[in-house]
Amino acid sequence: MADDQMPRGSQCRELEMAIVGAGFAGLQMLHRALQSGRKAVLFEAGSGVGGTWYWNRYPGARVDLESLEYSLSFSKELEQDWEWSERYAGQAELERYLDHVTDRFGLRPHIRFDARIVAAHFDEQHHHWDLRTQSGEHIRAKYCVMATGLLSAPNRPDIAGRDDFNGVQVQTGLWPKQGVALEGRRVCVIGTGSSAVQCIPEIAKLASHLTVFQRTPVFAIPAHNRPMDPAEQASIKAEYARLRELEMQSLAGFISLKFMADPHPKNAAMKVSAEERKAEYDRRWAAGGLSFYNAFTDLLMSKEANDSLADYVRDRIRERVKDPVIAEKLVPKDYAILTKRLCADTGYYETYNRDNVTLVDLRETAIVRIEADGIRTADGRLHACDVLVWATGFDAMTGALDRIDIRGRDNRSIRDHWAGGLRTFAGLMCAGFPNMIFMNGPGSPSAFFAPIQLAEYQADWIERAVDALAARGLDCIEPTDEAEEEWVAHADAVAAHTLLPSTRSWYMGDNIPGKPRRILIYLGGFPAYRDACENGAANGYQKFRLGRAPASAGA
Ligand code: NA7
Repeated sequence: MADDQMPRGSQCRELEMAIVGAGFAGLQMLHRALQSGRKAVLFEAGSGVGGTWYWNRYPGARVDLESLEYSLSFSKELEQDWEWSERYAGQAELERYLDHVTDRFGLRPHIRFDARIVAAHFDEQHHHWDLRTQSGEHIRAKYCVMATGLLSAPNRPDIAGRDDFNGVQVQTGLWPKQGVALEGRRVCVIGTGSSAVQCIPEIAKLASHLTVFQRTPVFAIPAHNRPMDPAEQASIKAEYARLRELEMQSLAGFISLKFMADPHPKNAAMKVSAEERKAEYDRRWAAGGLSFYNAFTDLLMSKEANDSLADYVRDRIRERVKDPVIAEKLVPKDYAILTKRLCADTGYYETYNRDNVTLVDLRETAIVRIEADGIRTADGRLHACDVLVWATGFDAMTGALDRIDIRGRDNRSIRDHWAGGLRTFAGLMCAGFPNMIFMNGPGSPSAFFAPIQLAEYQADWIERAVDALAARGLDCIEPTDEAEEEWVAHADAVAAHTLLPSTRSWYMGDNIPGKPRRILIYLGGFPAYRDACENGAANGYQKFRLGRAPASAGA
């Protein structure tokens, strides 16, 4: 048994660092902490590593960024050794990859599986966190790193009658490991976000009938997934350092491999001719995937520029759907493209050309209730089904944190701290919650950047902070109220320059009833984000209050 492995049972174990969540971020943090010789243990609710890629096992689940980009960069040997089998890895391959990483770097003995953290309370006397798992285990840790995921708290809409349903109900983000029998069954899918766009084509191939309930249509771009070309993989690996550098300089954290020669947008869409604009959109459409984020400099800022891209994609959608009435229902018309996450699809729109697929537009006829045999809509119809798939998304960014009973100074809960709207310093920490640090947290670029690369930077920032405190004989760090206010005002101001606040989306907290509306991601790009984090740490952590536990001070 490794020295730092947690004992089971009710005994309390003292740690320097508790890490919560065994996804890309938590595993990187654990690796860094162990390398520094810290007494660190990672707690994971699931029975295996993977985070997003452990829980999202629905048919068609796959990453929407190219795998050569969506991968760990802290180990050059790992970068070279791992051979991706597809342009966009599927869930199983990503899970295998993270299993490999876990064993390759000797992390497994330091992970406690099936250990969901349900409470974390700060002890002001001793400056540590008291954590409790669902099974009642007690852990005491000086630092608590929350790598709980940005899209990991499933959203279960409160639709009347859902407990009356006699068939099988399943949520995309909690898809059972043993799978769900879909062959020859009548399936209903509620939701048409990224997860639905991926699973709908796969379910349609198996189900006797598939009914899709759409509230808001999405913009989806063909992913053009394919087996990885070994020559392409080798040529990218030869230039990995440059690729990683380009990613970190980009707005969205990825550049798309086809565009390595000219990775960053140079022109504003409205500064070039209509022909040039169309040529650029054609080029990116042919490449496949999400590179449209990088097409022009002003797509997120100018409504006119945004409309030019939205109109282009609308026309492409119409070309893919045979029935013009269904096509119009699938074409988004009332929000700016890119202000809800763009989807990468494989045959999504063509699925609606199949005889066994029905689209129900909830704007025409809303769901009234779930009944024993299916879903009743306002037009009186019962959409019979055997399997009901909830593809209804997540309580994004904050949900994985504020569903835990986190209490900082004065027993104040994180839920209370955010009751008037999200408040953090750089998505890293909150005033009044010392020594608790978030990775890919709300208020950081996270979902609008490359979460893996962001986590790598944050793990480094955390390591430096903990070392800096130790070097000064201190054991407590938290941002000042002013630093938090300043960050929130800055993040709000940056967002106000974009079109994102004009759309109802999970980026703004709109998908969860009662959630205060505020931008949940930082849109200023990684270089500006890194500058803010470094500036916060400059001059002896000028944006933070540092301290020493009263108990040890008196000793
Ligand atoms: P998303 O993108 O949040 O999609 C959720 C979908 O579920 C979306 O179409 C919602 O419609 C729909 N929804 C949510 N609640 C309801 C109710 N009550 N009734 C009908 N429809 C509803 O989640 P995903 O899991 O697809 O993707 C999450 C992220 O993972 C994605 O952005 C990528 O970054 C990867 P709405 O648009 O709110 O009208």
